[in-house]
Amino acid sequence: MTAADDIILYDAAGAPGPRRVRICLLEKGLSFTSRWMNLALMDQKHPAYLELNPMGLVPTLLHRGEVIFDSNVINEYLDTLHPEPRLVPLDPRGQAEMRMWFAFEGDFAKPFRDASYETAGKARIRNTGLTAEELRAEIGKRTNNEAYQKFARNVLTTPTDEDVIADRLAVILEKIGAMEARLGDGRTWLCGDTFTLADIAVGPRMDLFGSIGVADLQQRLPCIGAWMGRLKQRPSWLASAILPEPGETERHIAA
Ligand SMILES: N[C@@H](CCC(=O)N[C@@H](CS)C(=O)NCC(=O)O)C(=O)O
Repeated sequence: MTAADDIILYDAAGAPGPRRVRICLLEKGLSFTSRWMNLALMDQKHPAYLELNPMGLVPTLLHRGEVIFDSNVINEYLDTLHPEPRLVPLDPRGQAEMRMWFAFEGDFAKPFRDASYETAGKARIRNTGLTAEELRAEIGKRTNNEAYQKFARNVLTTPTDEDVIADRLAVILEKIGAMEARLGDGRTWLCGDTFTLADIAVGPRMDLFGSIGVADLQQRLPCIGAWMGRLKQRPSWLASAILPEPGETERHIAA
């Protein structure tokens, strides 16, 4: 067991990327400390954070002074350091298959992000309860980049764009038809009989379909539904399901 202070996770409640890393850490029984980022207020664009992760996204892992970012890269790093239980296939073909699932998720994450900015993203910023001026001041404490101010202002002032959601959903649903077909060959997990980082990469994204208006994904796509059912039986699923608490828009960075 690694001491909690050895592993620091720059984390965010409700976001799929950090959840992937939490699932991997839990599967491996590694303890860690989360530093909660407030994504609505742009903690992730603070210059000090950009020094760790120039993409300005969560998650980032700090392990004994080493900085690792991108959820799937972090998870492969953890698997190499702590191979039990093994979450990366041993054979090159299996490894390629696992990474193709990473690429698959990364690809449809783009239209998903557009749709989710219209729904969950706008709600997240509106739910801060801040006026446009207060929001400007809060974001200004974190970043001087006007682009982020503009983004937040637009979110507060423009209504949800139903066309964007409908268009992106049409693209996403077409893409995940391939995943339904793959699972339809009777495999238990995305790479076959063994649970791998591929399942960890895709599961937290699939769980968010309700937030972009598709509450019945698992009924529409029954093989994906059955796979999600298996994922949800793993203790790491529930333990990693950290959402903002009532009245809390975002967790704040631990001191
Ligand atoms: N490929 C990256 C994607 C990371 C990502 O998009 N993170 C989202 C949360 S899941 C984020 O930080 N969003 C804040 C922003 O866009 O400013 C990974 O898997 O780590």
